[in-house]
Amino acid sequence: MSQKIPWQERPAGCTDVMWRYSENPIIGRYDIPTSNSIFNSAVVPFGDGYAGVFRCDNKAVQMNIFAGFSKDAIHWEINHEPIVMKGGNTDFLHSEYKYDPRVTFIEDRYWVTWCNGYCGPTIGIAYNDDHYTFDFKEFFQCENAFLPFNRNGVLFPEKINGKYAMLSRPSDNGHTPFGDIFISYSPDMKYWGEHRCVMKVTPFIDSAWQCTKIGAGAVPIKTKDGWLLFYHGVINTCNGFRYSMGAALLDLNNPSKVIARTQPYLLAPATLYETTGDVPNVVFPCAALHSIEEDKVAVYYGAADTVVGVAFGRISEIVKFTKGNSL
Ligand code: BMA
Repeated sequence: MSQKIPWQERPAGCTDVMWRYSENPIIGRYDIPTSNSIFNSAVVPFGDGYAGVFRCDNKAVQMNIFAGFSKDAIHWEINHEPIVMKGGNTDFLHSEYKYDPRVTFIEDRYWVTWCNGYCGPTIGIAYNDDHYTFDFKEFFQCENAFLPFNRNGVLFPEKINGKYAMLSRPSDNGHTPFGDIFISYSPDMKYWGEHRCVMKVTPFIDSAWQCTKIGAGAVPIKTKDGWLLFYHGVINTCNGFRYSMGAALLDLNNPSKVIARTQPYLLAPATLYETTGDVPNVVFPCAALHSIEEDKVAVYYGAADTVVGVAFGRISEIVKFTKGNSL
């Protein structure tokens, strides 16, 4: 990757492992004419800049995903029309709604996963490849990965032992009051199996912020210490769910093996744009830009189901913190 990832140094006096961008939120709720809110969105390096897939709920509060482009990954031009899918490994393009996209580049193409409405939420998959156009505009929808109900489908950025690998969170058709992270494998992005449990929720007394449900957030980052996964954890409070972000390290060759996992959260709703919005108290990571050489990561998260924020950290410090403060 040649482009510089967005970055700000840790503010003076801050002792936290991760810190927020001072100009947050970087995307506002009304940034396209039809939107009610823009949040839980994913970004990737693209050409000499960046591209992204954005969750824009419209003013009828219908959920859909939109492509967007940026030179610096901070200022975004989001298309005013949602992504229109063509047939990929199937002609079955059923989708009642689309939300919470993730994007990753594997081998020769960008892959998008999202929560796809098909008799309830499940995991949709599409790609933009370099066969016809490498434009981040023409997307080919594939078979849903799983039966409903499932959410938070996150692909690994490379095949593991010759197979595609995806994290997901089996759920229900509502505001799921449970949820653990599983991994599944596929030889072809169509048929998924070898489902294994990766991480479960924690006992309340051990780490309450992740005691109700957890879900994969950003595409895992390959480090020498394992796959670094940013994930969300939820506690059910007397005022409803509160979503925070933690990190885990997964074994490089067998990612269903957890090496370490943060007992404290790395980022929890605290600023006004995280505690106030359509759904108060939500920090929901969906993407991360990183540079191993520069030891930097920028995590993109939905804030209060309304806007998009960015938080920064040093990869080596996050890895050290995860190992040193593991459950
Ligand atoms: C989840 C999803 C997310 C949302 C979160 C908090 O179930 O709907 O899109 O951010 O709840 O409301």
